[in-house]
Amino acid sequence: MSYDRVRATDPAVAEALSGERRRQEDTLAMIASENHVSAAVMAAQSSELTNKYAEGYPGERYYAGCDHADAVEDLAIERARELWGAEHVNVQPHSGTQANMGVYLAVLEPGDRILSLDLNHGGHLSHGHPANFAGQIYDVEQYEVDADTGYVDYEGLREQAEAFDPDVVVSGYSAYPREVDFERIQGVAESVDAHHLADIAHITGLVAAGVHPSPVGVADFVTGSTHKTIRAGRGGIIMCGEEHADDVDAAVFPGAQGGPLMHNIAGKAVGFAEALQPEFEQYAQQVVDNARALGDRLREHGFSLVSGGTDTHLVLIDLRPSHPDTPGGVAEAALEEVGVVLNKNTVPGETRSPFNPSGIRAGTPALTTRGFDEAACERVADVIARVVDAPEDEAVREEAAAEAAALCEEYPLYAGDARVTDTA
Ligand code: DSN
Repeated sequence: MSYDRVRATDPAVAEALSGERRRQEDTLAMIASENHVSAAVMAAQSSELTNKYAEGYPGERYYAGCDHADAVEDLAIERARELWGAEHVNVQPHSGTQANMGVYLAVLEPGDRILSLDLNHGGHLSHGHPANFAGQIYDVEQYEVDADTGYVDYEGLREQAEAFDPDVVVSGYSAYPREVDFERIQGVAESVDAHHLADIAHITGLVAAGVHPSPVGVADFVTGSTHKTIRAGRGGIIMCGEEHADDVDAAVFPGAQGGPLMHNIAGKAVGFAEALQPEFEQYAQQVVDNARALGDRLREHGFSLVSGGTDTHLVLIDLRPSHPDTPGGVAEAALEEVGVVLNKNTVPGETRSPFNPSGIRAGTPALTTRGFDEAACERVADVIARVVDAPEDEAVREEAAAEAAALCEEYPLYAGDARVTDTA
């Protein structure tokens, strides 16, 4: 996309936008929640629909002039239903957190109980962290992963649910590398008469492509974000059975939000159509194959992976056994210097703090969009190992930066894509 029109009136912002585009082209995006959407998704998101207010739902808006907004939202809903096999879909949540808020508002009263995975063990702020609205409005208890295996402690969860008697059990995680047994968690929720909310924000694309088991039709509610592995317009989504449709829709609007971000919903519609193409299944499988290759190679280099490996799009590295004096933040900063952008992350049994955690999390969705295969991901693992082994070593950094740059050149972002027209 050219930023010439921005540059003409606002050179400072244009410079930042061009800079960000170059940053994405010239570095390896390994933050597990990030991806690179297509030019078509990007164009839809920057369409005139950004100007339109459309409170309500298709066919039942509060304002006039909503024909095209209705068309776009209907398409997004139809495509999402086809992708995930959901009975009812709400595509209006502005984000994954807003989607979770929509479900909570639909079924909980203030003070009701949520049982969810601890943030340090891979959960998410919106699952009830004390700093988040969910932790402030609801009574939250948290379950953990098994300290030895790194897998969700399903039996511990069952016992905790029996003791706590939650109204909602949350599954689905942000830093969990293993397949989630949604059926088993549904069994736990049913046994204590609780609703089950499966938050598949990270794995929406893997579930849509069938490379991770689906909670749709299993859990009462499925939420997600739409810009991670599914690679559509930015925002959130809620899926549920018809029996919860009215409550969810009312909770999203007018309960939690005002006017929907119609331009983002257009981006969702376009990205969902792309994900319905057969190539998307290959993409999603490659994301998982790449994460496995990355993890295997890191283990060969002596790194310790939480749970010993991955079934998904990410690996979570506990640096304590291999690099006890290198906190995640130091590794993150050294890697950013050489063009590998990932994030520091807490690990199960964290002995430092959320602001100075002991791990790093690395994902393959964005690299796979650039065309990376297993061999390329092994080269990335070699770069990570070299830098984390010697984060202060200038010669190592130079060599690693050269290899990261070579990978960026070999796997150009948006190769041949009409979006890259601005060379400034
Ligand atoms: N910030 C996202 C992540 O990185 O997991 C979740 O909201």
